[in-house]
Amino acid sequence: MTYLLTVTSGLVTAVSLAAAALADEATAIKSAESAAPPAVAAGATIYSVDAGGAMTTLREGTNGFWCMPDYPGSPGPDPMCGDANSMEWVMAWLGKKDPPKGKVGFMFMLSGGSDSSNTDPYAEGPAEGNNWITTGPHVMVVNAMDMMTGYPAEATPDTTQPYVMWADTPYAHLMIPVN
Ligand SMILES: [Cu+2]
Repeated sequence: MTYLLTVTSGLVTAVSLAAAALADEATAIKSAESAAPPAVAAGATIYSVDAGGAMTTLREGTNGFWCMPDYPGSPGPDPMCGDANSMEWVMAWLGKKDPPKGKVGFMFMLSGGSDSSNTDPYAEGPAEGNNWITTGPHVMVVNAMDMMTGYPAEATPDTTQPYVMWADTPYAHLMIPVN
């Protein structure tokens, strides 16, 4: 009887753990999808990234776009979606490599963005001379260096107007508010 009880409660634990994982997954997918227009998000591949940077596919897509949920380590929401070229750009940034030549990418961040720095692609938080930067709903053009000329690029730009993030690095990109 004790044995059966143990098995049963073990099973209940396993089932509730699985349910919790499914709920987490549903929350992550919903967060990821909130970054793009619904018609784009519905067909996108959904990835989640753990604290160590490892990527898991939560759902295979059909339209060539991808989305990732909010990163909980930053103070504000920052889920994102993008096209295939922008994924190559993201992988180059994470791997500290040069983005592939000629592959201009497009991204959506329609739930807004929360970045640890406008000048340092690898800042982990605010520091002396460096601030968090919060942007409302926006889209981004990445890996298009020739396009950046003439846009503001300082550490504290007006984020209600187009500006350059991470200027003078291989990861400079145009941030374009849409609200
Ligand atoms: Cu952004």
